[in-house]
Amino acid sequence: MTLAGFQHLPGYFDAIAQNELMREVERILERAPFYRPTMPRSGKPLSVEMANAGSLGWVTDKDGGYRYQATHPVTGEPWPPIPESLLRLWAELSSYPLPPEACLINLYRAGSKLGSHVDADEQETRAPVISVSLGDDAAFHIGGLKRSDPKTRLLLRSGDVVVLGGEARLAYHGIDRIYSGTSQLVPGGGRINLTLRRVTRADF
Ligand code: MD3
Ligand code: FE
Repeated sequence: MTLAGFQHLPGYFDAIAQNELMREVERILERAPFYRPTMPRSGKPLSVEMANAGSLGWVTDKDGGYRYQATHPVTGEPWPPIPESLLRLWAELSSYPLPPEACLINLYRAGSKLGSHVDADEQETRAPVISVSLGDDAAFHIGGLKRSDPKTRLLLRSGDVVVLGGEARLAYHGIDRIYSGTSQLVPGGGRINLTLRRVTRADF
């Protein structure tokens, strides 16, 4: 694949580390439960449920649209902190001098998808996005800067890490399908994806 700044690290987390991460995620979800995001204006629900950790979380709903905010849209509480293990992952792989501000947690149950989109709500595009996959296998695609650019498809499996920096940072991408029952890691079944992000532009 010829997209600069795209790195796929299959099996970065072994089975034990995946279990530890899953426990960290469950601890976050006790304080910041999954909610059902909706599209700006139409109010159409996404098929993915979401939660966040960090000083800022990515949210969307009918009235407010896509945005980052410090509080849970349903409970009004601040998001829990990003686990140390994920801060270490960012320090190791990001080549960026400051810590992530957001850890978006996406939950895909059987049949969930995420249509092709660009992550463009962050001011700091010099920082990469780092993704961790947990649970069921997923069919992922990444294209180029234009929606019509050719797409590369690959399977993301539990424990895989993807780093999206440089040119790949603003590429179209999405999740086409979940292979239900390929993992027992996520309670109730499905796939969880964690994305670490720097949101605000730093002064250097
Ligand atoms: C490529 N998540 O949360 S992770 C998202 O599996 C998102 O839940 C997908 O797209 C998921 O926005 C894909 C891999 C990923 C994450 C961020 C990217 C790929 C990316 C940002 C830019 C380009
Ligand atoms: Fe995305």
